[in-house]
Amino acid sequence: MQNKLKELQTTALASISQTDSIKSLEELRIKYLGKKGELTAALSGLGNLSSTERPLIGKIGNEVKSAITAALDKRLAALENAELQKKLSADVIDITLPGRRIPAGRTHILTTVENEVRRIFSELGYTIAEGPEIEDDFHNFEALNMPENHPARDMQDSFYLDDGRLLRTHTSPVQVRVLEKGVLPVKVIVPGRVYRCDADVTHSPVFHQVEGLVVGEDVTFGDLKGTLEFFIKKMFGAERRVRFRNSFFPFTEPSAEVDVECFVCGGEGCPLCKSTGWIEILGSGSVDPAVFEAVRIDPEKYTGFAFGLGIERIAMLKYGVKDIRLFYASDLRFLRQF
Ligand code: 2U9
Repeated sequence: MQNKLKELQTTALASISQTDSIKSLEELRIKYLGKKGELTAALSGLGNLSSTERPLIGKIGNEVKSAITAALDKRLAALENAELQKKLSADVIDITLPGRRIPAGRTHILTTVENEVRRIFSELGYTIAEGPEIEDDFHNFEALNMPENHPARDMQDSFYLDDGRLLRTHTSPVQVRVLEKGVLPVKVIVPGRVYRCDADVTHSPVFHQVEGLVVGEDVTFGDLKGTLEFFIKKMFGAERRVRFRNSFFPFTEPSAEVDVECFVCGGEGCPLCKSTGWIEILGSGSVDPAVFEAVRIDPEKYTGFAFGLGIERIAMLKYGVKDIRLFYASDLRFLRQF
């Protein structure tokens, strides 16, 4: 029996060392150490042995079991390691290869121009106000001294929703909402998208405005002139002359359009300024008393001024862009120039 056990050990160890798959190794474990395996079979006659022989053979049986178990474990570890190495060398990463380029985006030119306008007014202590893009008739027209039958209310000029509301045609309704809160004085700029039913090379159905509003107890037309002259010189150069021209808006009285000396020809006359030497930059005026009344502010106590400009117009003039649609076409050849 002793020889049989030793023989079993020798053949088991030999076949374990020759096995080269984890699956067949598992089969060997069952073959030799399983409940119905060869070791169990070899020890089946243990009960018939004498009491002196039995512990001796039992001990040898345990030694054979330990030897086979150790050989199985060692071989399993070796096979698992070989499999891992094979996987690692197949998935090898060449860290010397150049990385994939992630194209970097950049700030859109309209955002750059808007940010510049925001920066200049923040230097003067203005805060930013924002409001909804879908507006009601009162905030977009009525409160701004544009009563029923005003031509700007025409269905052809504005985008109306079925419920009578509309896409705001200017950012002015935001200032109406600021005034409605009744917290004075006010000194805000309002940047935002606005919508008008108009499309050609200089008009887009959606465009960007920045409007401003200052209201207080002693705000004058002189403050308006000083503020807008400061803004235009910061935006277009300290050496540029600025002029105020009489104009009309329903929400301001008196009103003025503000021009800058042509920055292409310096006032000599060229195609950009249409030989006038001047370029119109913004519209402005003293807040009409009718607007104050609509928001229940006493026009005897408070005065104010307002102004508005189109971001696209400024960007087109500053960078010589001839077609407004280029700003929205997402053509990188155009956008990368700025
Ligand atoms: C309130 C009171 C007054 C806003 C103003 C303008 C003059 C103006 C145009 C510039 C070019 C619009 O984008 S554009 O076509 N805007 O000329 N806007 S004064 O006046 C207000 C607004 C709100 C409560």
